[in-house]
Amino acid sequence: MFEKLKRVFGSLVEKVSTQELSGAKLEEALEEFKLRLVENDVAFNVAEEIVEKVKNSLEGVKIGKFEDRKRFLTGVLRETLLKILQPEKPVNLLELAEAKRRERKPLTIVFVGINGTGKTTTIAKLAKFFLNHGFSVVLACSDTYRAGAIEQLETHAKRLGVKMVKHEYGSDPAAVAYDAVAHAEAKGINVVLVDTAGRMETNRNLMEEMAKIVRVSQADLVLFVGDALTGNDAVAQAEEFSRYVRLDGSILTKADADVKGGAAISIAYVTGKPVLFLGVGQNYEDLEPFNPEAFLDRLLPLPEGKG
Ligand SMILES: Nc1nc2c(ncn2[C@@H]2O[C@H](COP(=O)(O)OP(=O)(O)O)[C@@H](O)[C@H]2O)c(=O)[nH]1
Ligand SMILES: [Mg+2]
Repeated sequence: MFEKLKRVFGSLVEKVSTQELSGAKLEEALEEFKLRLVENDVAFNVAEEIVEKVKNSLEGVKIGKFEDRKRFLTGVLRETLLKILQPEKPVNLLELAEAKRRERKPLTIVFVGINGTGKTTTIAKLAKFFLNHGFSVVLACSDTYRAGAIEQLETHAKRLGVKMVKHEYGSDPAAVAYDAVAHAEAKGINVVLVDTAGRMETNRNLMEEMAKIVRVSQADLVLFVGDALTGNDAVAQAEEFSRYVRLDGSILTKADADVKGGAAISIAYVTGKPVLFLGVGQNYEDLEPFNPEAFLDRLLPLPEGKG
């Protein structure tokens, strides 16, 4: 997924290190680098920030050996990206579920995003994930809007052997979420996963309805689900959704397709919250925890040798 982005970073590091760029030449290389980042779905202001950090870090620094220069610049880039990707302490779903279980309360997670990004599929994957780790799960079908939504989630619920709480089409989605939480509390179920209808971030009523679902269910977490293939659109959606609800993190789906990868960085940046998982296919197992350190190891490997 991140090969293109890796080349963008790699070529800057090479260029600046081998040619010992400074002054106008450095400016030029950084401008070029910024453009390449933007082409790879890194939002413009994020790209600017990265470039600023690099520029500042190189100011007045004289580093002799090529390998040392390379290591230095790689380190600066990694540090800058890590700050963006890991804005605060990491969100660990299993630890949160465990903490709630000790309180004898369910962990309630609401999933939001526009149509077709993969919310329902991701919920099924996460249900499997929690079941695999010994937590019981109930699904709430708070998509009472789109034809077939209830049947789609129900198929997953049956396959996974978990209960799904549903109401009629057209009913209040917040009430469904509320009932699912009440059910979980009554039956001692550990995790409530709330599926919601896709909504355009431009539709104010639907955005307010989403806020109501979050409020009424007293959600512990609200996760934004974005389609990595849509790149900068997903970033703009995340930003807009976060105006209506507190987002606690994001999941980036369809990362198995040939996506550019910058969206992960940009979504973390605009929401100020981590990307928790990547969706990498249509099967239940196709969900990878997103680990910023491991991501950076792949994206910006430190040069061999001691540093
Ligand atoms: N390749 C791939 N397809 C996915 C992934 N996640 C979801 N999909 C597909 O995207 C489509 C829309 O998914 P759905 O869960 O219905 O989206 P929703 O409208 O947000 O609930 C379906 O065809 C899914 O199989 C993923 O990580 N990779
Ligand atoms: Mg859906």
